[in-house]
Amino acid sequence: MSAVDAPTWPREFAERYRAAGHWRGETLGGMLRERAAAHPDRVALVDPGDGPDGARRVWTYGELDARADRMAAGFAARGIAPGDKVVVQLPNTAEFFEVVFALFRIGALPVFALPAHRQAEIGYFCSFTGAVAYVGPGLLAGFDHRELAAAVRAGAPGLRHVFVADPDPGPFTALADVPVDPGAVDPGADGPAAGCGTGPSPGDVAFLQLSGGSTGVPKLIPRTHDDYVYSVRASNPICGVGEDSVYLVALPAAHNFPLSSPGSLGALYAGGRVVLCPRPAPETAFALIEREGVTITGLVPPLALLWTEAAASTEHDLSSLDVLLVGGAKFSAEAARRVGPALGCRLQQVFGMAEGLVNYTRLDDPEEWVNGTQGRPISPDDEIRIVDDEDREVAPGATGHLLTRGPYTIRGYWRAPEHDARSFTADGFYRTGDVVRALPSGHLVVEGRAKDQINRGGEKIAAEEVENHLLAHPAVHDANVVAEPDAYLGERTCAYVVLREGAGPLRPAAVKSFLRGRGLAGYKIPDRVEFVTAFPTTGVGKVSKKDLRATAADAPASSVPLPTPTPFPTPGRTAPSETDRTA
Ligand code: OOB
Repeated sequence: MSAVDAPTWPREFAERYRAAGHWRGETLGGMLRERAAAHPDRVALVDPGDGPDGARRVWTYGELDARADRMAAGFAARGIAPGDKVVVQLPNTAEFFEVVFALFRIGALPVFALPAHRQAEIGYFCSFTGAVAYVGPGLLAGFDHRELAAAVRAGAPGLRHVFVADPDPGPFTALADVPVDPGAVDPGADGPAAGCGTGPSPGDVAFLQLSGGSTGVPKLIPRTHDDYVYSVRASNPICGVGEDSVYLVALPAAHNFPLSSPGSLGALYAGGRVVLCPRPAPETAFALIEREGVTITGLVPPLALLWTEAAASTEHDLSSLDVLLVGGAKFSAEAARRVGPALGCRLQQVFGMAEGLVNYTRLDDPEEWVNGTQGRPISPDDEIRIVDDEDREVAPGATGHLLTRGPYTIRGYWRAPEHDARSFTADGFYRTGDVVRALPSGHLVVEGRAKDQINRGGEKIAAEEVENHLLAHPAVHDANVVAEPDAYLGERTCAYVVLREGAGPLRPAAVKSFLRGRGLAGYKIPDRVEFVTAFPTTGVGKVSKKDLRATAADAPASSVPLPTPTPFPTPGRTAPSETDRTA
């Protein structure tokens, strides 16, 4: 990654992190290579069969490694080169790992999209990153990603390839037709991978992760091999992950939480096993826990609540489950207390961010901390500052803005210098936008948020992004999007809209249809749309989101429709279908 793409750690910090043994010169592709050499016959991945051929697939480390090589050789033969960006939007199937490790081997950068993303997001990722390829499913949850790819390709001339993980790829290439024999071997840092040159260096950016964001367009997060492998390696002992661990990927595989905290990569790093869960509904997940002997998994709070309730009446044997990680949004102490007794496992709260910093409660923490805090940082070199509005440190124990810097927290976004100026301090601390307080032990309690974002059950929605889409409606004069409380999701989205003078009547459903028609992911469609004649203002005449939030919180629950589909699918709630364009 060149300096123009993103700021990186100053030399003295990089040296310090190497000297401390955090950065050990590992790459993600090399990690798999080493594990495959050490124990080729051990099972790495179990895909229970939601894949293209519908059959249960079990891949050993040796097989996954060989498949990644063959896929890398196929990609390379099609011209995918080191440094190229490839937007990857795959569900929780074995192909996700085959593709991602293949790209790591080449030194091409996966851009991690979520299954719920639609044309607005995928189109933006492709054009902003200049992606040369998109890898997606065929039909998924009733949505045809081949059609999405066709529409995206029309607007992204640099997108040379579309690979479809489906036997019917439409006008594109079936992913299954890509792999070729690596043949002429070109050994590099990562070992042999035909056509892949020497492979990436540990300090290179491995992939671009998505920021939850609070701005008009999503920001991309450049994570290096060295920093990411460190966060994974250091998470493992904190979460008790070892070679006997079986990690269930219940959340979307590409999200930072199930990928690295400690996630699928943690399990693979330890030589353990990864089980892919096609959907996080208790009936699906519980059956897999029993059948595959799952020991650890991670969930967002709404799903943790659902599992806790469903456990009371399940006939499945969940006794193998040892640790449940819950994070992505605030988990109330009251809900936290119910997890252990209901599921017969230990709870770990996780407060993390794709930008880096991850906090865990420790397995030997007193119950009070496990239930009532969001944990403490992974690394002794994670620096935490809690400051007031003027960036002055608050008194110990007082609430303030969380700033952080450390060996796996980025120093800047990918090609976003103007955001960096706002999101990072001059000395490189990331402004998380979270409002926290710290206990003397270093455990953090998340008290709120200063960023203009809605955290819808773990899904992050940037208010400005949705507002911009609303403003594109010809009848809309102005729009403000805020969070309102939801007993299940924690927060849901309410859009306040002022119509243009003389604009005809508009129904909330028509506004939502308009947003869906613009190709916005389902979870970003406001749960409620309210028409108002004006917005409340602050003393200086700015729109007061605080007052709008208060108004939203007072709104009668009956006016709130059911939530829209989410990339962290929350079963048990009916969701409008993708084709519900006129309701
Ligand atoms: C995880 O990552 P992101 O990038 O989707 O979202 C990060 C933001 C945090 O800044 C915070 O606002 C919120 O999500 N958050 C929490 C939380 N965990 C995340 N807020 C309250 N309590 C928590 N436990 O969400 C993520 C990444 C890695 C591991 C776990 C979660």
